[in-house]
Amino acid sequence: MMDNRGLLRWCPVVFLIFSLATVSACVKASTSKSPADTEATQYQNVNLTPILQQRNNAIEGTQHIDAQSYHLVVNGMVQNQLSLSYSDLQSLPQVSKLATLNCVEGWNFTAKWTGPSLKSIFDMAGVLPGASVVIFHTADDPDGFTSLDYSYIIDNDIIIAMKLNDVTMPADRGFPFQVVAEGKYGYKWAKWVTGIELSDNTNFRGYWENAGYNNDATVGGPAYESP
Ligand SMILES: Nc1nc2c(c(=O)[nH]1)N[C@H]1C(S)=C(S)[C@@H](COP(=O)(O)O)O[C@H]1N2
Ligand SMILES: [Mo]
Repeated sequence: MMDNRGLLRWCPVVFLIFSLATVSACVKASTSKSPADTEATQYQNVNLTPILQQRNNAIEGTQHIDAQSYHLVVNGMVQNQLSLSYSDLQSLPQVSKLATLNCVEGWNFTAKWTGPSLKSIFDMAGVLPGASVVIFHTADDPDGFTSLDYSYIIDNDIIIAMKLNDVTMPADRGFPFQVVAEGKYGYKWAKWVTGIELSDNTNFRGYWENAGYNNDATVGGPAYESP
């Protein structure tokens, strides 16, 4: 029979065995993950907001898009209509950017965004002269959730992010990608995009824009369209 003092003496040993078991379980779990799935915490010397602390906003909740059957249609004022698979998008040159998403409701977060530039897709499609507006059709708003000026996209080399902080874009955040509309309010950062339409319809208004939000959407500028 162990007295109380004997039990106390064994305590550290038992603790050590338990800790070692826990540590080895963790090491095993992390090595079985691919290194690409390790979330970045810093980029260009800036601390990134961890994905778990980033907010999220969606009119119809999370859209679940299947990578195998997914196709991005690029149409409208183009020479060649495109239908790009998820792996087609992955095989384009991937560009990384540090950018802050500012929701018009007042919250924001900073992340590392990685994916192909829209210009690389436009180059394949051959944009016809006169195309001035790019409309983003999404799984939750097939009529066009939002739009951006063609010149803004080209001048700022806007990318579509397939990775967020080096992690594959999560479903609730826009898988297969989110448009990184730097300098614009969050409602311009389309998620779950299924179609990109080149247009000359400068009167087009997306979901929030149609509800009165500013179509220009420059961060720091007015939230609502002036009457
Ligand atoms: N398809 C789609 N894209 C969307 C939305 C949406 O409801 N549907 N919400 C927008 C709004 S208002 C914001 S603030 C951002 C939020 O993006 P996040 O998930 O990266 O935080 O997504 C934007 N993109
Ligand atoms: Mo937003």
